[in-house]
Amino acid sequence: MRTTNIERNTSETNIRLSLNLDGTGQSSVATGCGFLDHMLTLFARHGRFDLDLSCEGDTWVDYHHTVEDVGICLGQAFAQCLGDKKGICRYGDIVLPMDETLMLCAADISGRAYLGYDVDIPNPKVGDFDTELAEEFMLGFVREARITLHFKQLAGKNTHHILEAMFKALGRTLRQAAAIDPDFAEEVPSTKGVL
Ligand SMILES: [Mn+2]
Repeated sequence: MRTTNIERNTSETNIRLSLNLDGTGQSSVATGCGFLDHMLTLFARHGRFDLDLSCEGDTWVDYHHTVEDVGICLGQAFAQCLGDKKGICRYGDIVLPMDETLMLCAADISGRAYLGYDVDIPNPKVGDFDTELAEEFMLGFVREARITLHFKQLAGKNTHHILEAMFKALGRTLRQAAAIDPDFAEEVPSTKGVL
């Protein structure tokens, strides 16, 4: 089982996280931001990752620090779980529909951080969540996980659908990319020999 625990305490957030990449999609998520909890529950379910996450953040300011720091911790956990990346499929992608929304997501567990974010979200808020924070979450995640990640919104009008499609697509794509390919279980999938 590829599992890890993270604890990260700053003056802005206190986060505890446990992740099992080879789980069944069970999660317990309490970040203090209801919309982020909804997104991470979807992410875990569709990735079939087990995720236990609590965050006490300075939400009286806004959700910025909470969302960014949860992204950072999840990225750290993902990298720790992958270890030397031996046997992983490395690449994953999906074009995920949700009603009128169509979201392309592609990932390369490359050892290099890059985020392509071609997403056009119509509303600045969904509930009390600032929708621009989705990009901050993804940036925090890719920097720490050291993966290449692209989102391209092919269609979409409803803000909730667009964000939900992003997080579902992220789960599905990472599940694929992190999965062990039985034919290459003892190999690092790079001609360089290292990822
Ligand atoms: Mn929803």
